Order: sequence, then C-alpha cells, then structure tokens
Amino acid sequence: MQRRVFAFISLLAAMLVLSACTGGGATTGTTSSPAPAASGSNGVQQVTVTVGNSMSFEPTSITVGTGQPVQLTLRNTGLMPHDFSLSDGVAQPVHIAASGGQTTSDTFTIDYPGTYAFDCSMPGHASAGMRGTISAQ
Ligand SMILES: [Cu+2]
Repeated sequence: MQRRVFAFISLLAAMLVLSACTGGGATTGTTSSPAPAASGSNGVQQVTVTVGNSMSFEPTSITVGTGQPVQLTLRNTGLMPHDFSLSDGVAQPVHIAASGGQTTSDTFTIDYPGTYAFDCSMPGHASAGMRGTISAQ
C-alpha cells in the first residue's frame, strides 16, 4: 500500500513538472474552469464601455478581477469627445480618450480589491452624469 501511494505521488510530481515545462499549460485540458466575466488571451480582461450623446457610460458599473490586466475599450458613438478617467485603485491614472465616432483602448490593472469611481474629465460631463464605478474582486 505504501508503495502504491508513493508511486502515485511520484506520478503526480512528474505530471506537475511536465505541465510546468509546457509553459503555463495554455494547451492542456483545463478548459472547464469558468473564465471571469471578460475573455481574452493571457488573462487579459476585455471590457467595452460605450459613450455617446447621452452624457452617460454604458455600462455604469464594471466588475473586474483584482491584479488582472484590463483592456478597456472606449467606444464613442456620439459627436463630442469623451474619456474614461480613473485615478483610484491604479498605479498610474488611466485616461482613455475618444473623440466623436472613435474607439480607443488601453490596458491597466487594479491592484487591490475595492470599488473605484471613474468619470469623464471633459468639462461639465461628470456633473452631467458621466460617472461610474469599477469594482475589483
Ligand atoms: Cu464626456
């Protein structure tokens, strides 16, 4: 019995070493684990926020994983310029600007769990309703 257990453990160890050598196991059969709300390669979370002429963000609340890169795409369907500005929860302030009809994206990471406010820094836009929250879990 002892021998069998030992053999099993060494088999496990060998498998561990093997999977470590294949570099992250991206191609191994662990696809059943549920992905976070966003998808993408290398654990980058893809989030799209739409802005337009209605002085609001869609969606107004975003949930991401803590410590995982977020690629945020700002899609501006309106006529005037807007931006996504986030200064809390990130190492460096995030400022993603898109002029009318444009789509821009940038990547950032929220290092600590929490709920942080973002807004549009164009004069008057935040007070007109262009604010939202991003929660890192
Ligand atoms: Cu705006």
